[in-house]
Amino acid sequence: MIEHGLFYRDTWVEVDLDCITANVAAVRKRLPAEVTIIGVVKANAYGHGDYQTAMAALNAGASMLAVAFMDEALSLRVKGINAPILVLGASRPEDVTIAAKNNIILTVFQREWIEKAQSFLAANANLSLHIKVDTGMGRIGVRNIEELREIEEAINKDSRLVFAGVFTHFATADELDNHYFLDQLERFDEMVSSLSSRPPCVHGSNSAAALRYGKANFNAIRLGIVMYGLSPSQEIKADLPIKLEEAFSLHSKLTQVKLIKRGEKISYGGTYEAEQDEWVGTIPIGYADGWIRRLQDQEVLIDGIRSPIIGRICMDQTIVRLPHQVEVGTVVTLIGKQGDAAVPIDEIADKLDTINYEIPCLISSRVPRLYKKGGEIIDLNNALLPKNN
Ligand code: PMH
Repeated sequence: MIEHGLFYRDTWVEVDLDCITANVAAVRKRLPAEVTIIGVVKANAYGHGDYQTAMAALNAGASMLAVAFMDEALSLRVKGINAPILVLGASRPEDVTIAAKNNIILTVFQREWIEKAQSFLAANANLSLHIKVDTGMGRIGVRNIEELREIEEAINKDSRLVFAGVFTHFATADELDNHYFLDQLERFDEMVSSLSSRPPCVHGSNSAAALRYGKANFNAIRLGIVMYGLSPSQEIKADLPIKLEEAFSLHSKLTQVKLIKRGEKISYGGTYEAEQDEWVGTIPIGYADGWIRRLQDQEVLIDGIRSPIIGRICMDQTIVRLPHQVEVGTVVTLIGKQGDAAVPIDEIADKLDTINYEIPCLISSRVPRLYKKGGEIIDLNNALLPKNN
């Protein structure tokens, strides 16, 4: 029998739940008691794993969760999460009854959507809605006051619908220049004031706004990147009021170690040629794991020493130049710490010319996620989910 949750190749992600707990607790400490923390666990909790992250966030002071799509909300329900879950993105009106049955809160931003949803909603259903207001992000959201009022009225007219919240999203809260942010905030205030009644939950802030602009917090914040221990941008990194602890790390083990001679080549295209006799090693991770080809030359940690990737990264394997002869089976850390040495996610993001958000999302589901608590691995790939699921 193949045991669920085990894996048979030595490449894995470690998610340190104590870091998530510490980050959420640090934010919680700064917030007034009436401000709810909504833990943003969309995209499999930014690649960290939805269930374990959600549990850690809820235990550390979050009392609600947010995801992008209904599929993600249902995945959390199936795993036994009972906390309120808000779907931030668009849902199909056809699916409202499933949402209501599973106590999932949906986002609405179009008058016609409500009409359609009403025709699909069971007679005795109860569906909570948050209205999304577009104050300058230009993504989803109602932009004008008349339409906002119409949506509010349509919700209030139908006893199956509950007007539970209103929210917006800031486009530049992570930039030092706050002009655009302040314009958005003003617009949001204006739109919320135009409602005939203020719903119980009003929220605007993402991580950056939550840490930088208390007045934008209303009575809930949507905490994503900071929960994972990453800065919302490089621009504000040095000014963040709390110390962040990076939860995600990526490891593998050497499957072969060999001495190559000066002039010998490595990997597809033979793009790397040894300048001298040197020790090289192979690790079982490649671009199919999201360890993409552009990471060629990136350094990894072996015995606490930075060692470069050489030659092209293959689909399932990557070759590194070793600092010295090391044993097969030695741990290679591609993201994270070994002793005093570290390859932080920001370094990988910088190498790939992108933002840190993208890196844990990029590491594909082929790589198992292991969870650490109190320094010990507690769960292989959600194998320890509640037994009744
Ligand atoms: N709220 C909404 C609507 C979001 O889209 C996001 C992140 C968050 C809150 C959390 O933001 P934070 O991680 O900065 O705290 N959304 C995205 C996105 O769509 N692309 O990058 C981040």
